[in-house]
Amino acid sequence: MAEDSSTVRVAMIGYAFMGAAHSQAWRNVHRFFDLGVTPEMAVVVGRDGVKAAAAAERLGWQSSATDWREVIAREDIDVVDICTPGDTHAEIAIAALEAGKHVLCEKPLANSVEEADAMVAAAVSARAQGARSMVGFSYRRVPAVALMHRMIADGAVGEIRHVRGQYLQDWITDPEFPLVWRLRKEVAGSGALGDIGAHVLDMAQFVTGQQITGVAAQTETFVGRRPLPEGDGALGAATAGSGAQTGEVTVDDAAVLIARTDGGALATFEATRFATGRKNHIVLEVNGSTGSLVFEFEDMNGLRYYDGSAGDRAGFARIDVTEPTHPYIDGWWPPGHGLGYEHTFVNQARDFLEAIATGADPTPSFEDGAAIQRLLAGVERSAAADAAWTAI
Ligand code: SOE
Repeated sequence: MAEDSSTVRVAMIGYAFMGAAHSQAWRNVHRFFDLGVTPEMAVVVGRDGVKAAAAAERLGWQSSATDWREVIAREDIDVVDICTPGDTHAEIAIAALEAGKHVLCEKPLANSVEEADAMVAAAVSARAQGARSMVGFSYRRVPAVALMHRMIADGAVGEIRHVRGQYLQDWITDPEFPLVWRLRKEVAGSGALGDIGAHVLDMAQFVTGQQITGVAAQTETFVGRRPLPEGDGALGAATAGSGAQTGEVTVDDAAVLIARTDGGALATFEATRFATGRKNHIVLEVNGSTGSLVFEFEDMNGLRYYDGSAGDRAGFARIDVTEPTHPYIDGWWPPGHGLGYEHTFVNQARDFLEAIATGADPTPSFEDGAAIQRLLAGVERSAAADAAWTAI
């Protein structure tokens, strides 16, 4: 533990897109929220020493390292923040938890149900020693999504009948886009399904408080082979190799599914990287017996609400989710100014640090992450059986 217990020293493993998003959260969280603890950005870890040192400089870390095992063993490290591809989550998280560190792990939790279960076991043991663990489903920290959760819990839409979720991107519609790590099963675990489908499935279960109990699904890989990348293959920064060499895409490009929940609702979801023109298009709609709520990420500071009790004045009204009484807003700007994608990571860091300071267990827990892993595996089982109905 750091000398001063009100300081938590953080080690972040990985420094690409999520590493950059998490770094700006660690830089800012205590400057906007009154927390019992202050994060210190002690060390960023990456396999390439030169690139890790450059990342430390650019992202604001005190130092850099190349051996995560050595960093996790350090007495002066309190938090391990895992921002690496899914194939390393289990090994790093289990080692960190066994070393008594608090662990924040990017989504999806793991690349398999078996790995997720092992991570849950380590989290349960570590919890008994006071170590906190959380998985980074960051969209739960969009104020409008947190408000949707609160309104549904308060009965604002009545009994839930339908849930409809979309997460649409288009960054690999060009067949010449290279074979980056997100397109290789041995590294990413799955494709659009686990990368963005996991988000919208978690959002749906979070806002409704219901669990998906069965699915029927189809997946598709539209482009089966791609040029091998030059460079580190980071999302968006990848360039196709100069040679004509190609490699097999071993993950889904898209997944579509229908589902039932334990609350008796019917649901439909799609996650794709081939929705040409859709850059990061997330829509979550819940229809209930007395009303509906719709969240759209492209209007992330708004939430549309149809209040069926309004009689002939009923209509979809847009709630401006920027009031201090709305989730997270009390730490930010006056009404009407709004937040961006990056603020969801600050809100996430705030909840994680608050849990550490108060000794509470943050959500989503590793158990919540493992539940999503089971759901992803069920979708893949159904798709492999030509959309056979599959219990989760
Ligand atoms: C790529 O699809 C990605 O970066 C996801 O990995 C993130 O979780 C999502 O927030 C944005 O898109």
